Amino acid sequence: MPTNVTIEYLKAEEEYKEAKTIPQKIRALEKMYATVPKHKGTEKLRLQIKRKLSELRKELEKQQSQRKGGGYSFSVRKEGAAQIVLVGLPNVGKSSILGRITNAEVESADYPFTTVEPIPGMMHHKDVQIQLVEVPGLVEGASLGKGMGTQLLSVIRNADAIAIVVDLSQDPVKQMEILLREFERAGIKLNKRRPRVEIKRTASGGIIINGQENIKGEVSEVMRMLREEKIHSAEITVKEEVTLEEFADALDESLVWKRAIIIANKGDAPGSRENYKKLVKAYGDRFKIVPVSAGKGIKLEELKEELFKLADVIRVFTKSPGEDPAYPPIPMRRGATVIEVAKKVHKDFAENFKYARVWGKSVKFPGQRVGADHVLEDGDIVEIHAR
Ligand SMILES: Nc1nc2c(ncn2[C@@H]2O[C@H](COP(=O)(O)OP(=O)(O)OP(=O)(O)O)[C@@H](O)[C@H]2O)c(=O)[nH]1
Ligand SMILES: [Mg+2]
Repeated sequence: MPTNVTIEYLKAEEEYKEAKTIPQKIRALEKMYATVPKHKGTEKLRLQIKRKLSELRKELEKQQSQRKGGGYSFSVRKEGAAQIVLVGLPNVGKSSILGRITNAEVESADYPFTTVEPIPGMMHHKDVQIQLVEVPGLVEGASLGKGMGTQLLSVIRNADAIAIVVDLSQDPVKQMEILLREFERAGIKLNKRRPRVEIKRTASGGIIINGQENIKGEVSEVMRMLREEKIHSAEITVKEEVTLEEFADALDESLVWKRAIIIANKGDAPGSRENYKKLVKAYGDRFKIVPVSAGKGIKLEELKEELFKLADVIRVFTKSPGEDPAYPPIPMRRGATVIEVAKKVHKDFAENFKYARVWGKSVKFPGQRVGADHVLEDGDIVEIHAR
């Protein structure tokens, strides 16, 4: 027991001891985490609480998926170059947005829970199809099983990126707080990337840590975490500076890391200007915020462009020697290589690949000869030469 915890912490701890269900335990542990003073002396305690929370989250997920017997599921098959989910509290205008910028037939109405299952729609922008999926309104406690919450969050965990919708006629900061708590509980990390810690399990030889100087904390603590994860033999490479908490996150395979933006809807409503300012002040550093009015059809082209950026796809044009580039372009994930494009065009192309010529941003001069692993950029033209 650390000496310097607060009364609130002790109360939360008491609550935790008395908790019967997993959701009760999670709420109590969250309170404990929130009330531990944040300093070096409580680092271990905070790590322990986080670890316990992560364990409970996995247990809850398992329980929920068993309860549903694998029968009714909300999953939405991915189509197009990327799948982006639209998520927000009920009645914020998700369906109105979907109806405006995709081909989806939507129902929107002035009461909560109009949409009761995920609705997909295709957005066409810059010759690329991007799938948007409206997720039924999330509520406080969704991650703990309320209102089909666990199924909804699993749709979100599966998507390529997240567009959070808030309603500017209401306090947007409160909305964000509720949503971010649900994401946190569901193990969804926004606009961060997994810390660069590489773990290669080995059959024997114990724990080897490369780049140990990058760990900002006691190595004994790291060893304890590894033991708890039942990692007894592994080569671990710490490729950037990490705190112990970040190290724990890197180990936690139940976490997912997603890019996200905020769509601030109902920009036409009374009080929306002040609410928008408040939102930017609180979250402008962490999220790109796009103000729109789906109701009045304002700033929707800007929104499409931001969703396109969020999808993080590049357009690659292919051509045959002596001919013009083929239309439409092939959408690829950012970071895609020449050989990945070749595979999409034809498997023979990939198997018999010799080299490619590339025009565009990824090369120094037009028609440059490149190898299979050359990384392409948006708008590049590729001419594949195969045997
Ligand atoms: N003033 C204003 N009202 C809007 C705007 N967009 C949507 N609304 C209204 O907000 C209400 C809810 O819209 P929906 O599109 O059904 O919202 P939703 O988020 O899909 O709601 P659920 O599916 O029930 O969670 C409707 O009455 C819409 O007409 C907007 O830009 N401005
Ligand atoms: Mg809806």
